[in-house]
Amino acid sequence: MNAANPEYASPECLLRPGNTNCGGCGMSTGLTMLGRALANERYSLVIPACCGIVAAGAFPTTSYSVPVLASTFASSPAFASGVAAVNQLNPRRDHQAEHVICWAGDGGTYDIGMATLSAAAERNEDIIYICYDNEIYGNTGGQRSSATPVAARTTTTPGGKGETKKEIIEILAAHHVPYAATLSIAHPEDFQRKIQQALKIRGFRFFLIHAPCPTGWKTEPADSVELVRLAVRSGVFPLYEVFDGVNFRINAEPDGTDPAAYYARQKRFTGQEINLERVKTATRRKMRRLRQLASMNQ
Ligand SMILES: Cc1ncc(C[n+]2csc(CCOP(=O)(O)OP(=O)(O)O)c2C)c(N)n1
Ligand code: SF4
Ligand SMILES: [Mg+2]
Repeated sequence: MNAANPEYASPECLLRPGNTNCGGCGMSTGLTMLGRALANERYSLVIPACCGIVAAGAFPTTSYSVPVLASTFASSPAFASGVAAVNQLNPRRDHQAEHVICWAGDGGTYDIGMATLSAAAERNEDIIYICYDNEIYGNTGGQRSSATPVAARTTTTPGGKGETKKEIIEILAAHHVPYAATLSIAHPEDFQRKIQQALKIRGFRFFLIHAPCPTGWKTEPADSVELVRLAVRSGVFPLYEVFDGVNFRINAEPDGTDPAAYYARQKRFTGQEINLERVKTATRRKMRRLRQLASMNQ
């Protein structure tokens, strides 16, 4: 890291070069895009145990250009609630908003942090929660999480996972949070627009980023953006947003791309008996449900 380099010292450079993340890490690209979207904002990050906190590095060095609080695995929403409360008690002299952003993995969100996540969402805490979803416990060697898709091989599901992925956005929508949305690193304009949208809203805002992990997914680092693009085009990872838990809006309709193209490029699915017809049916069903929800907007 060289903070003296004007490029790295620019306000939009949230994750500096020389960090510990693997090449092609979707989480790194997500952080880069987040930094660009927040270039004119004041904010701090709260990060639980995950690859994202390893990237912070050992004190007193850091790869992040904003203040970072490291929380225990299960409690980043509670930490962030406290930081937001302290900020409220100590407003900035220039009256600029000081945003608090949780940056957490799927393990810390779908599984071990679910209780504090639910509690902070129910209290409508004034925080932005971003889950970068690499669909495994990446930092500890790639164990399954409840975000791991069916049939994916992980170190704890060597024969392929039997269960389907949790619907985290719908879980958050059921808390009636003001805003929840999916993000893709293959759709930078949509990414920017939604972060700007969230900045206009107070209360609990939730994002889910599809974040390829070449190490755990057994994919080529150079394929990461193309993979998530295929996931949006085929409907495997739809782009949508939900206002107040009830008003759904689909941001990109699938274009008929066969999900097989997404699965074929990932070795975590090879050697598996993937029932592609079942995958396609589930994908179509999910999109049908999203369209129904979007048609019922109030
Ligand atoms: C209570 C507790 N259990 C287990 C761990 C070990 N641990 C650290 S990071 C991690 C995996 C985190 O997975 P995820 O949240 O998906 O983030 P990723 O590593 O994929 O970036 C685990 C199991 C821990 N730090 N604390
Ligand atoms: S293990 Fe995966 S999520 Fe973690 S830094 Fe490497 S590519 Fe990124
Ligand atoms: Mg993970």
